[in-house]
Amino acid sequence: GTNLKEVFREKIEPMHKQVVELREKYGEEVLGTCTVSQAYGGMRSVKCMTYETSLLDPEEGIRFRGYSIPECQKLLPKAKPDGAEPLPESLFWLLLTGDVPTDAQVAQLQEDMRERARVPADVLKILDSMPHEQLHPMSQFAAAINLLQRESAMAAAYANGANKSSYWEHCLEDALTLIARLPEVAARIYRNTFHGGKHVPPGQLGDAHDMGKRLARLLGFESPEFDELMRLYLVIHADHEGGNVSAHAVRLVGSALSDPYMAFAAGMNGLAGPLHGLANQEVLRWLVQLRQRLGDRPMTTENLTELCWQTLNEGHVIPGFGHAVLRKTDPRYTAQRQFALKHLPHDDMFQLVSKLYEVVPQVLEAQGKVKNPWPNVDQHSGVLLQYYGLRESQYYTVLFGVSRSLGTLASLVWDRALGLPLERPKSVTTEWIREHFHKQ
Ligand code: NMX
Ligand code: MLT
Repeated sequence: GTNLKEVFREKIEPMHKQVVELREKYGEEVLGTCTVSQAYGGMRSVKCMTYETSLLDPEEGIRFRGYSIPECQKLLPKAKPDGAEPLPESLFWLLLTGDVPTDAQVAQLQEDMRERARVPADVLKILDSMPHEQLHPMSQFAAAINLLQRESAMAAAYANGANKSSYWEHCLEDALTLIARLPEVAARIYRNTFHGGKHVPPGQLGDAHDMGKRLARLLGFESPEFDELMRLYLVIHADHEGGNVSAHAVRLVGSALSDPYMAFAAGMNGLAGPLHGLANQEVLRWLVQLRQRLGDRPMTTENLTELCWQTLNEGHVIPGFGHAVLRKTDPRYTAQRQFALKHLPHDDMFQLVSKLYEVVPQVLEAQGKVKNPWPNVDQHSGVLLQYYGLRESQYYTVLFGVSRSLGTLASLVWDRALGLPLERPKSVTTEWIREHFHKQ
């Protein structure tokens, strides 16, 4: 069939059966352990949760339902007639169902999303009246998601005594509506904050049928190349397994049966941290600062090395490098580099980013602290955006957030379909650790 809900419904029973069988068979096996150092150290590498939509390999990077980014670029449906990047809706279908969708399935999902896409007028009015200059775009974004929450099907169903077995249906309903509305919400924030509140009326979007092009047009960009960038961007930022701050926050808050709007808003507050999604903003700020500090001097390895050390010696991280799990160059960085090599090979800022790819890992290796000196997704995204004229770096994390809805909400629907319980790990005090191990 071409109806996402019906296709998904068919997946639940076999998956549920599989989980029950695996738990019967391996329920008492040890998946991971947690040392005292790991408990103090951000639980790095502790295997303690399941997450179905994607899996991160430290060497190879992310796979969405088993497919690498180049495989997704090859296999997922693209915009007609000549799009080269996957359609974001096709990735959502893949993440939710595990299947590569057909063109007809994607077309029906797009149609469904279009019907849901309009943001209620009074929500737009509140967004328009926010103090745009004082309120970071991510604060506006999280607030907007909470404003949309009043229409939550999950919250209404729970209040009306819905049966637990139906939660996933309400959760899917909310996920689709929220995802469909995020482009208009995100664009509203952009145009309010940086373009004097001059908006592109959604009624004038013409043939902007997919999420990428719709977002591009609402932001105020007209070039087909930027449409393609938005498609790529929305696909590669969508999901990064379950332990990253935003995905984990969505899962955690959702496990209290807070509805998908509440849960996703929590994830966005986490994404707004500079060690997580806000790093894309920080990268552009850092690149601009680097150019200023470089002045008239040439962009040599020696000069850039000196400036990287200056950043480190000032007590700052080099944004866009390092990762809690990855130990090689992020394939999301590579996908963006390939886009740049195809569309903007001569751009000055791209030249700088390319040069830093040679310089920074050496500096970080020499410093000897980082476990991974290689660039991550955020090192590259701002350079592509600024090339097409989206220069307001404080806005960049909102785009990351729009994309992250695709993965975290698909995963949240599965959480409810599998009836996962409240998340509530046990904590101990330092005093407890001292006493406990002292006695042994
Ligand atoms: N520049 C300078 N120092 C770094 C960097 C970096 N890019 N990355 C890690 N370190 C330091 C880190 O602060 C720590 O120092 P200390 O012992 O003094 O606390 C030490 O190296 C060991 O850290 P790791 O174990 O390598 O990294 P961890 O898993 O703790 O953190 C990040 C991962 C991503 C938070 C870290 O690499 C970082 O801060 N990177 C820069 C910010 C960034 O690009 N974040 C975006 C990540 C991707 N995303 O979108 O979320
Ligand atoms: C992400 O995309 O969530 C980041 O790379 C951070 C992570 O995986 O921890």
